[in-house]
Amino acid sequence: MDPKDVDAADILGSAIERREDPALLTGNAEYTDDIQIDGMLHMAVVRSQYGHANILDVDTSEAEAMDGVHGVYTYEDLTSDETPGAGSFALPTAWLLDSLKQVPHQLLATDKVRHQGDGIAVVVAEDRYTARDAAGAVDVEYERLDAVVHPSEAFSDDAEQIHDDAEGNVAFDWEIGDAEKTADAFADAPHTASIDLENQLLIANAMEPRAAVADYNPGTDELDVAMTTQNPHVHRLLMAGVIGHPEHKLSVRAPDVGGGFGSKIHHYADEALVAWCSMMHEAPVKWVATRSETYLTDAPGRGHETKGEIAMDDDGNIVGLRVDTQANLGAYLSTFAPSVPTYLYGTLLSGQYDIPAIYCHVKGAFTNVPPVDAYRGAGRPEASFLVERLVHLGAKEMDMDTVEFRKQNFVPDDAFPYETQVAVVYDSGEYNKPMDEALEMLDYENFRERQEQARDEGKYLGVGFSCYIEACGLAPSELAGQLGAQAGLWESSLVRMHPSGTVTAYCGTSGHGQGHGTTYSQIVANELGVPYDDVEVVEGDTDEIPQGMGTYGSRSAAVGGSSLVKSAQKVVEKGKQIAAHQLEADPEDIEFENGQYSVAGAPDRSLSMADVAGAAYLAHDIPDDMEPGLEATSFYDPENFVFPFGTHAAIVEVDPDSGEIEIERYVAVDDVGNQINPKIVEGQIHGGIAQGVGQALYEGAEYDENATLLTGSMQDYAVPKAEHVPEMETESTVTPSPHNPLGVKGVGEAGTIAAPQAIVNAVADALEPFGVDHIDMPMDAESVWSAVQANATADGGTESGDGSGTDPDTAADDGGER
Ligand code: MCN
Repeated sequence: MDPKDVDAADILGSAIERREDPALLTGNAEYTDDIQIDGMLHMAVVRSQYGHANILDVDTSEAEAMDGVHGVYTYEDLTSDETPGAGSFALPTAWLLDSLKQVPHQLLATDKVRHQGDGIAVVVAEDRYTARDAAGAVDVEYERLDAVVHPSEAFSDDAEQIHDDAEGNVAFDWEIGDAEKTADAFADAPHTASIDLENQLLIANAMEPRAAVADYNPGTDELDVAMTTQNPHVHRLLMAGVIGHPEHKLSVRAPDVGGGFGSKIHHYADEALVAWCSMMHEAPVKWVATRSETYLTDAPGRGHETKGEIAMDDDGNIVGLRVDTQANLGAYLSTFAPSVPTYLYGTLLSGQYDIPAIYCHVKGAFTNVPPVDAYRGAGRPEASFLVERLVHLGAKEMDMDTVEFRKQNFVPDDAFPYETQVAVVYDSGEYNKPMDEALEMLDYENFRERQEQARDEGKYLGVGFSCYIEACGLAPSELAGQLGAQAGLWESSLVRMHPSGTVTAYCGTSGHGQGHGTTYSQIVANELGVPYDDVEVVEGDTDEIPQGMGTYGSRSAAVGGSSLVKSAQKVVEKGKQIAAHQLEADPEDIEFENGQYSVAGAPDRSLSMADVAGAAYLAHDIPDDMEPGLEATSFYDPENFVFPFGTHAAIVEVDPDSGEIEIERYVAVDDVGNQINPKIVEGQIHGGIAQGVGQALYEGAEYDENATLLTGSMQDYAVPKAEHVPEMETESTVTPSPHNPLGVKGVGEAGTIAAPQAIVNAVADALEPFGVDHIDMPMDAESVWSAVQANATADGGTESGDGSGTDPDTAADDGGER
């Protein structure tokens, strides 16, 4: 929809097209690698070939002697008194836990490398090709050590110690919920079901690799860094400490960023090294990760090994849920890593259900994969996956229809705000609504019949449900602080009216594909009653925006958007004083609607927002004690998280002979509260589902026993292509959040959180005749086929062998021979 076709009063909530797309689609966007500065040098990083090794020697002489090379640096050079900066030259962890072992994470490794791709040295050269060639010429002598990839290996008695300070490779030991109460619930429960699962490591695969251009001005001591970041202010603060440059003389800017999905939140070594090299050479320096470096060094996400159990009474009520997880933290602690498998995971284990006893224990492991951190959903997909798999199995154990079991255990509508057993209070919810809508869309009533008929014909259909909940709009700050965050999670904004009546809105979030320019303009236009096209949005630049916390955790609408509302309301309020003064009325008698100030009862005595803005800057006739100008800044700190929810459901057909899975239908009904822009909401859901389908069926970071990445390219790491993504049928329900002025909940991660278990549950449903309860993701053809065969063999049966394919009924009769 063209915004010009929308009445000003309806702009909030309209499905207008994204204003950022023309530039992005016509090549007029500016990405970090597009930046060209005269005299710019290029950096390349010498990276460890091995997953775990002692460094015996680093010989940089050949690289240094190459034409076009300006310098080769190791950690010793960074920390030398002769070179610039007096920082920590180590990466900080911004989320702490009581039991956390904080291990050093130097910008460049000295005596030991702990993952493949660990940086050892940097080269600065005239062009990027010379820089990379020279990096290849740095000779590193290694002594290889045994490596560990999975947490369970890391915790085994004979595992190689990765950090001296972290005994047994334990990064932390954490729990939430009531262990005793939950144990009692299980002891008394007549029915239980359990699952052992792995939630695989995923690599974000943003279209634009990480990149940075740093430009140091020795005259002013100012250092400008343009980089692929989701949170420039946070990066500025952290980088100031890392390289030892004052925060006020460091600016961080996010040009257009080609996706992040969490991977560009964290502070990596590379960006700090670019900044340091620019100071060292007093010249602009650029670094752009190759796609291979992206695979080797972008923080992967997930990486859980979990045992989960669910307990029911005789009536099918869930009475307990118990979880034991070993979480992969990788080689070092990434910026927000400790929060992901703990507070973003354990606190979501009640799902949409009223569960009276929950206990969750998580042990974090150092391993030899790259540092693990947030990837779209971060902790919440792992929780939702587990809960929804257990609920599927719980229903089966009770011999109940999975929908009936879910509905019976949903938190009832009148229980909100609902306090779970895992320390969070859900803001609002009506969980039956999306479920009912999904059932109707699926024609669920008739599906079971169709499934039966299909089975008779040797076709295996299954339906899977995912009734997900997530927490987003991460804040409030005080609570986040109590949980270990080393930063506030408020958001700030500035709304500035210009004298002509147009508006610039600055926000401390930093969109990188979410369409903030569009939705924030809708919010501000609505509050100020000015035309949508008269609002410009500025994000992602520490020089322009007062302060900010950035974009992650689907927080921008709920927290950034609310901050804009607050700033705009302050502007309206000041405008009211000016209007009252000029209209010679009491401010109490001034009404504001659709951008017009008018005197109550005398609508012809009115001034537009533009008139008032002009008057504010002309300042010839404003109240005596008032400063000229019309702008306002706010710091908004919400009172609670927001909790979006919904039901996703998939119908699949599984071929037990080939292991192929075909998604026949994918239905998504999401409730993200009020929607600022339904078109953008739908786009976010679509993108999220694509990534969730990727996790369910295709993606996974695989390492060999030496922690060497086996899936280090687009050829090997199976990001779904368009043909792999099912057609999505989307609907929504609207349950506003009472916790912010817009009534919004987040949407940026919903699809990714919801999708995997919808598909895995559907496959398990399809393969129920074969006794297959669970297949770990990604469910490729081989793993599906193997699961069918393993069960057939375990039951004493297997393929019929007559070319008619695998048959669950005859499987038991043919002696199990293959
Ligand atoms: N919105 C809305 N109505 C709502 C909620 C949101 O219209 N009720 C709009 C917002 O105004 C915003 C968009 O939807 O334009 C997403 O808002 P929100 O849910 O607040 O999420 P954020 O903007 O904070 O984005 C972060 C989120 C996360 S955590 C990941 S990961 C992710 C995602 O967004 N990464 C993305 N979506 C992505 N989309 C793209 N294209 N690229 C990424 O890297």
